[in-house]
Amino acid sequence: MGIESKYIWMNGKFVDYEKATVPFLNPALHYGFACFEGIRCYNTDQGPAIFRNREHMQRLAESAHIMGFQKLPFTTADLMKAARDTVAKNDFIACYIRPLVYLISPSMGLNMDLGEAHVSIAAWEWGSMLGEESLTKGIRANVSSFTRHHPNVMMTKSKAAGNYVNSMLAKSEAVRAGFDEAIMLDPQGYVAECTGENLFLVRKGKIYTSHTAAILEGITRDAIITLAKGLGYEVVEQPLVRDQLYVADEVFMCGTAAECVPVREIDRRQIGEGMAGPVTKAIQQAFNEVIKGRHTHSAEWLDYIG
Ligand code: PPE
Repeated sequence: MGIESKYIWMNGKFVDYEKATVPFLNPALHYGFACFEGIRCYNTDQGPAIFRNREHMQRLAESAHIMGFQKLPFTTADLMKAARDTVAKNDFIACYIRPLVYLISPSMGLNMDLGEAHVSIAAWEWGSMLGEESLTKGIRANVSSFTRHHPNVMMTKSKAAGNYVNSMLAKSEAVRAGFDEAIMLDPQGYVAECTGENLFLVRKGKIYTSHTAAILEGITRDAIITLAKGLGYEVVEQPLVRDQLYVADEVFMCGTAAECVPVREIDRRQIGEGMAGPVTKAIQQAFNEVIKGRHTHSAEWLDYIG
């Protein structure tokens, strides 16, 4: 599975994959001035459907608004349709969808108003980001030596491309040290999120997750809170510290690309039984029912292609 597809939707038109290029001189490439989404299309019992398409496209518009883009050339409804069309045009049944808002400018410079926003959408077949085995066996994480963004330095509620320089530093450090993923603390020392996922812990039957102040408010996180409450669990959003992770019964991370992944070890300390725990498994099962189209939330959360 590569990142290739037949077509990329570029600012309103389908372009052959090889021809979907942007000028070398553009502020998105040189300054990271762009924002993106990560969305999944699942193969449900009723055919391919995009999980929470509206919420993702709304967050894309909010990300652009936070960054100060004055105007996007497309509405949320336009972009939802463009995402469905991109899946259909590429004949994908299940795939990952990557919209990007970026500045195209006739000149270089740091004033965003010199350019205008373009939007493009790619899609490719991407299994769970941390590997299919991660979903059952769990992964090993470290607490990063890099700090997650201060909310007045970068815009943490915007899925800004430039925010991911920090993620790439932490992720690459973790992988080079033999871990699968990094957990990042905020500038006050509280647990923020992972490089591309939100984090949950389970202790004595209760589920805890970091409050939303300085994290990306994940759409999977939101779905999991809803599903966990539906299963009868209490979910507490509060500041968490790293040693609470060490003594948790279960830890799991979640995001569109990674999905819902148990964490079996952090900083070389085993978490709980060192495998996916019962609460994580119950949530994974509910999530799987949703994305197959078999859950009471499926109708609300799935946008069918056909
Ligand atoms: N935090 C961060 C920093 C993050 O990047 C993501 C998604 C999340 C939380 C979870 O958000 P959501 O997908 O809405 O549940 N990360 C995207 C990019 C990952 C990548 O490596 O690329 C994703 O999962 O699509």
